[in-house]
Amino acid sequence: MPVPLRFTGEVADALHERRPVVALESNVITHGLPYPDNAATARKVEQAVRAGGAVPATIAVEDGVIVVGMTDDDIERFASTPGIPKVSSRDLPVVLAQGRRGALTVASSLVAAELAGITFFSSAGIGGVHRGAERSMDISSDLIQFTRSPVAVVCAGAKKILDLGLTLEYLETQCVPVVSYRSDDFPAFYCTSSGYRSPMRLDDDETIARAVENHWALGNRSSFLITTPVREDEAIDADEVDAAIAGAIAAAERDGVRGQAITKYLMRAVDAATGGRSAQANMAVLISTAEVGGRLAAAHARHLR
Ligand code: PSU
Ligand code: MN
Repeated sequence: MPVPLRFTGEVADALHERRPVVALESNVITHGLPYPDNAATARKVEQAVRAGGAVPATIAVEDGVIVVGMTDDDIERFASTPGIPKVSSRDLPVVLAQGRRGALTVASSLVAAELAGITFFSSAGIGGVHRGAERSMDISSDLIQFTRSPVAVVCAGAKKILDLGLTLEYLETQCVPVVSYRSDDFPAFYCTSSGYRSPMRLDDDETIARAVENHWALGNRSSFLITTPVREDEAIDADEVDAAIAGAIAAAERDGVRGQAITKYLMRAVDAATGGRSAQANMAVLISTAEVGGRLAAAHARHLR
């Protein structure tokens, strides 16, 4: 029995005509940023994908149906409704069966993108291996999903609250390519560098598109990560945010926050500790990453013609 999918006319037409489409997650709208910044940013992210030359498809679940593409009204409603649950890959079958609504993470968006026939996805900060994972065993399902979904993921690295060294090790172990676009370093979400060099660097859109195609032609059924750093003038200094992150992690331990809730908790605590500076940079990097996603999806689509 197929899973119910509903496309907007624009996305359906683009896919049918093999024009470039970039899938976008909805959890960042409901859990990543507060209203109304979340709605405004989601609209700007969609515009950025268009500026890059592709059609945006924000993905969510409504009434037990996976929606591929959201109108501005849909986004506004999603952004302003409190309590929409975070739905990762393992939650998806249940939410669909219940006929409920849900905001999809990177992981579940990749599941939906593959079903929909979308090969590019963009978000600013992927999930990864959490700091202290050797005790908590908290590794984001995003990483496991990368090993299962043949989708090119354009991002600004993983969220800075994570252990980025272990995150890179995990991706290497699982044979997930990590290529940095026009940069030597693996970025850290709202900081231009994580302090780790990227395993590979490519500067040319056509070569990246070819490398992604080769990954799948070689028989891999996994994701291909392409990182692009936040713009220098929109970035925050690692020093400025490191103390805030340490404080947020200590507060989470004190408050006993773990599991599914910790990512949002830490992000909000860092935003508060930086007086909103990290939230500003978060919005900027979502937008700039989406434009690169649009451009690379367009390069890939040119090869299909
Ligand atoms: N980016 C943000 N805030 C977030 C997320 C991303 O600025 O809350 C979400 C993404 O949806 C990502 C998820 O897939 O966090 C990972 O959560 P976890 O670490 O629980 O797997
Ligand atoms: Mn987790």
